[in-house]
Amino acid sequence: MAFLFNSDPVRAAVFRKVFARELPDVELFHSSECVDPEKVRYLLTWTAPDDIARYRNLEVLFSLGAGVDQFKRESLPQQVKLVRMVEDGIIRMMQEYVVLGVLSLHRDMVAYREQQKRQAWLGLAAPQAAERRVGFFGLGMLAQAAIERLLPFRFPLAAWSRSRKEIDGVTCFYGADQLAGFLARTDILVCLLPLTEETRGILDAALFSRLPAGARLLHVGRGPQLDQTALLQALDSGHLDAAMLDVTDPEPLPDGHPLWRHPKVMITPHIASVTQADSAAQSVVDNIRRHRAGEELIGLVDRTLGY
Ligand code: NDP
Ligand code: OXD
Repeated sequence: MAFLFNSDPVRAAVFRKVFARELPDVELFHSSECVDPEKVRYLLTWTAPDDIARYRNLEVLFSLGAGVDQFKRESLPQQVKLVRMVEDGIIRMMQEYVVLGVLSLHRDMVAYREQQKRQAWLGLAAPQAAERRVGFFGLGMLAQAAIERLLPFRFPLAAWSRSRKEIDGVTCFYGADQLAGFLARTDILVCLLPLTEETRGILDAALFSRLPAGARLLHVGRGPQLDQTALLQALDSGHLDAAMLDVTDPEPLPDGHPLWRHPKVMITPHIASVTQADSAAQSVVDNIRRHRAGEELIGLVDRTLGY
């Protein structure tokens, strides 16, 4: 029985060590050329290889990342379970990044960075956290983990998801009917939605116009969810105050793209959260054990919903 690890050699070495210790009966291969395709039951990869059909006994396809939009779901063999990455390292890094982003937007760091360039020493009036309403677009694993860390700051917190949820300390909205109400009470919008056909382009001009004047955007989902032209217009018109983008479309943005130098925009190169080899290896091992015991897999993707 084989596990094919289709990613970088450094992480492969970590996985090899953890597998040797925890699942000695599963052989780990780092190269598809060295493995008998019939033996491959598990495959971990960022995108599916074109020749995935040759792994006729493949049972579980593990995504190297938390997102799975990079897989063409319709071309994956039907019997294969697709599993997104759920591991402590990704969660911790996202908690750090979202707290950093929300506090930066709350405390006007984008504006202060611009002032520094002009050698301007000018304090801006800042509302208290209790007066700055933060809203999460998506209330899944990562949003819930980030919310846990934000709670002590006392921002009024809300979230919008597809299905109904109840979370202590969070006003929960769901579905298309409740979207307008959610947006109307959101001063800092944190996008942590997965990219699906429903969420592609969701951050558009109409949506921005429903946010209160002076709202701010923290985008950590996926680039194609954002209409970048609409964002530029909303920033230039003064309706939106600032945006912090960890994801763009394309990545990176082309040289000279207006977002690169926009005074109200801060960009990071898709580093909010990165899969950590040690904790990821342990979580994959645990999931393989679950799979063998006939239990439900953590992070199993609903192929119809796309996340
Ligand atoms: P989850 O699958 O745990 O949660 C997704 C959430 O989005 C759920 O609350 C879901 O609603 C909601 N949702 C999905 N579709 C819709 C819709 N059409 N309308 C309303 N709500 C919707 O995802 P994670 O929290 O693990 O990850 C979220 C995304 O973060 C990833 O898909 C990835 O794109 C991005 N990411 C970015 C990283 C970065 O470094 N920038 C790193 C890791 C992930 P419901 O609960 O009702 O199902
Ligand atoms: C992920 C990412 O999906 O890094 O894990 O974006």
